[in-house]
Amino acid sequence: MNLDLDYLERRAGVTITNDNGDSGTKEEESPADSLDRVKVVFLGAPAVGKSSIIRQFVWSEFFDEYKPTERRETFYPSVVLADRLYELKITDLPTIPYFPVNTHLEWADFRYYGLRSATAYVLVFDLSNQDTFQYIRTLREQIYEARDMRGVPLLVVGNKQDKLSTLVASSTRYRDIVNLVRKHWRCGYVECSARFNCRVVQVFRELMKNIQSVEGRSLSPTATQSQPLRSHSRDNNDKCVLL
Ligand SMILES: Nc1nc2c(ncn2[C@@H]2O[C@H](COP(=O)(O)OP(=O)(O)OP(=O)(O)O)[C@@H](O)[C@H]2O)c(=O)[nH]1
Ligand SMILES: [Mg+2]
Repeated sequence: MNLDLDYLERRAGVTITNDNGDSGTKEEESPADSLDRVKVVFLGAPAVGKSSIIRQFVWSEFFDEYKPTERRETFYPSVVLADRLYELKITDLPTIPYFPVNTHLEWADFRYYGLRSATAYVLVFDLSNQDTFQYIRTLREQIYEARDMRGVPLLVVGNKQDKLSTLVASSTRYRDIVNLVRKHWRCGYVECSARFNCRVVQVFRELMKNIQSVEGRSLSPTATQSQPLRSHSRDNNDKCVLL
């Protein structure tokens, strides 16, 4: 049986909020939640910039101060790629110690709900602290163990490109990482800087291109249909980005 974990999340009466609570960012159940959204989960070691990338993309904001994500946060931007509208549900989480490899683990902790049924994953590491790559390497193995990944795009993002020194960029270790991701994992790879809003849109463009290339196989019919641009908007922060 296919369980609708998002539905359960909502039924549990959980209110998902973002830090910036006074700017209309509170996410409560609304008609828009019943839309079949493209569910994207951002994962990575602490402080690699997951929240910064999402916030830069959704709200065009960036903070130097580090505020660790303490609870699950959800963002609902819309994007248009090749004349198709996609309603995204982006999940940002506090760093998880492991990916729930089975249903039991997924249900054991609220943080894990819905992780195994995401449409796509974005695994982020910090280019200026390449130890953070090890985390996504392990996580990727766990994700592959947890579910059938055929038709499920996985995108690797190297963030903090602004802090990538020429010395590091020419190191064997850096080249090995890029090589591993591109040639062996055969997945998309984008380097960006959330701080300078450099190639952040590219992250989402690459993600949506990957999703588009597998849609029809992995997405439900509702999500794959071209949809008219939404006339309703739950708050002023909802925006639609042309990729
Ligand atoms: N120089 C630089 N700093 C960045 C960049 N992206 C994020 N940061 C900084 O890195 C720190 C961590 O960013 P977050 O977005 O909170 O990282 P996170 O991965 O969400 O962290 P957790 O929620 O704890 O898992 C913050 O101080 C950000 O200002 C970037 O592209 N360049
Ligand atoms: Mg965060």
